[in-house]
Amino acid sequence: MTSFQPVAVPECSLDRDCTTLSRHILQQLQSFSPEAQDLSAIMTRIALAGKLIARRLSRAGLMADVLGFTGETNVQGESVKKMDVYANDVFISVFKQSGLVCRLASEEMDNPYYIPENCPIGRYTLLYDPIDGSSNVDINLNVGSIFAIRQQQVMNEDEADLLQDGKGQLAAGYILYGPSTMLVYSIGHGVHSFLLDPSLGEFILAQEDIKIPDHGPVYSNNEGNFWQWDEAFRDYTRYVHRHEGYTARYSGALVGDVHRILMQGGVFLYPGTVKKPEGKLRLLYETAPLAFLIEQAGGKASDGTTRILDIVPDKLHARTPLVIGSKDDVKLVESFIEDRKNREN
Ligand code: AHM
Ligand code: MG
Repeated sequence: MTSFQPVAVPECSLDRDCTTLSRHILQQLQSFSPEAQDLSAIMTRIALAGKLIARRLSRAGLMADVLGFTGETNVQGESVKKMDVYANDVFISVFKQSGLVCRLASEEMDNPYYIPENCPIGRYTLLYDPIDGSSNVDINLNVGSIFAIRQQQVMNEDEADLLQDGKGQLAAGYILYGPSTMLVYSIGHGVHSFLLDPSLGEFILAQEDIKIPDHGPVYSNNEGNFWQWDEAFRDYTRYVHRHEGYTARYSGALVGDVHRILMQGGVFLYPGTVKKPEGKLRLLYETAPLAFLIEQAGGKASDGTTRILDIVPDKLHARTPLVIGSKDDVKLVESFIEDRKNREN
């Protein structure tokens, strides 16, 4: 008779499988205080939105009415995709029952969305870009969602308290819908990544306390705009063309490009252009959340001269140029801008 031999499961693998996002946040804050529980609950809701969006994306080409444009234009003057609308609504739905978030502000909505039933007690605002890189959706390439959580200072329908710099963000991160779905977040205690295990339906800790290299080989920009940029950005681009050790990577989706740089080092640039001197990317929903995250990983983010987290938007949908990534690479780009300024004065 053969006796049953239990398979030895290494302890570390069990630990890894058991570190879910909500448990991780409470561990990070080392507390079960009401604030820690709030943040953990909000992050769990964001993760649920990520799972719903990932599920729809994974079957998008198989279902009717998921891909393509709606025919509408958003407040940014950009054509809206059906997935933009779906993902925007998913975040609203998952926060409706949360009791925590009174207001959501998104790239896709002209004005913030208030959840009246949450507002008497909901002390937080969620800012988000529901589908970042939506030009990739219809061709089955990676896209993302970007989010930030801010303390809400007023309970009436007034958006003035959102026009503040990004240093007050309590948490920020992104969900990357790639070959796997990955959630990367920071609550001001380092940067941590989680992979969605579809069989469990849970985000499981993948890497803790991620540090971006001080320098990396990647430069990531849309060189199609070369002649639209300020001379300083052209100087930098010529520099990388003429020096060994650089490689270009640009996917058209900020989340994917920034994720690569977070892991491998380098710099992502979206400068202003002649047509759009303030660039394309939005401060509250894209650049400030990513700047918070990259700084937490030991990197740097600026508009070329000013730290992104110091910029105060003059309106909800304000845009800003972006230079983000490894400390030394961002400094190098800034030095070209400084040089040009000195030469022009
Ligand atoms: P979106 O949020 O409307 O998709 O716009 C933001 C995207 C970024 O993900 C990406 O880096 C950039 O726009 C690409 O713009 P371009 O096509 O001008 O290079
Ligand atoms: Mg975007």
